[in-house]
Amino acid sequence: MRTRSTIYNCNVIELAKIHNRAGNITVVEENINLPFPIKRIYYLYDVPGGGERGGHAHKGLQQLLIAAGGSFDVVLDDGINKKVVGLNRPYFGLLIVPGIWRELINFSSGAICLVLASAKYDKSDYLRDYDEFRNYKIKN
Ligand code: T46
Repeated sequence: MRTRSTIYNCNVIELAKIHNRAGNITVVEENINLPFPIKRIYYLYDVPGGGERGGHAHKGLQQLLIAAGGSFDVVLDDGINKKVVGLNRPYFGLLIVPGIWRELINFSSGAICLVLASAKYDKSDYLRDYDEFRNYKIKN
C-alpha cells in the first residue's frame, strides 16, 4: 500500500560546509546527501524583492531547494497541513517529496533558488490548479 505524502516527509538537510580562508564550498552528491539521482538543475534568479514563485505541485518529481544566495520562504501544503520553511543559507537544502503544493514567497533582492531535481522537465508532471491538487491528494 502506498502512503500519501505529507509535509512531514519534507525535511531540511544540512549540507557539509568545507571552509578555508578563501571561503566556503558545499557539495551535494547523490546517495551521499541526496536520496535521488540528479537529472536536472535549474535556478531562479532576478526575482523582484518580495516576489513569489511556485503555486503548483509535482506528481513524481523530487527536489532539493537551496538558497544559493539571499533568502526566501517556502510554503508547503499537503492538502491538509501547511508549514513554512525559511531558507537563507547555502548549506541548507529543503527536500520536497512528490505530491506537495509549494509556494515560494518573500524573496530577498538578489536571491538565487537553486533546484536539484530527480527528473527532466515534464509539463504533465505539474498540478497547477489547487482544486485539482486537492482531488489528486484524495486519490493518491
Ligand atoms: C518548482 C519551482 C521551485 C522549462 O521549460 N523547463 C524547466 O525545467 C522549468 C523548471 C521550467 N520551464 C519553463 C516552464 C514555464 O514556462 O519555465 C517557465 C517558468 O516555470 P514555472 O512557472 O514552473 O516556474 P516556477 O518558478 O513557478 O517553478 C519552478 C519549477 O517549475 C518548479 O518545479 O518547484 O521552480
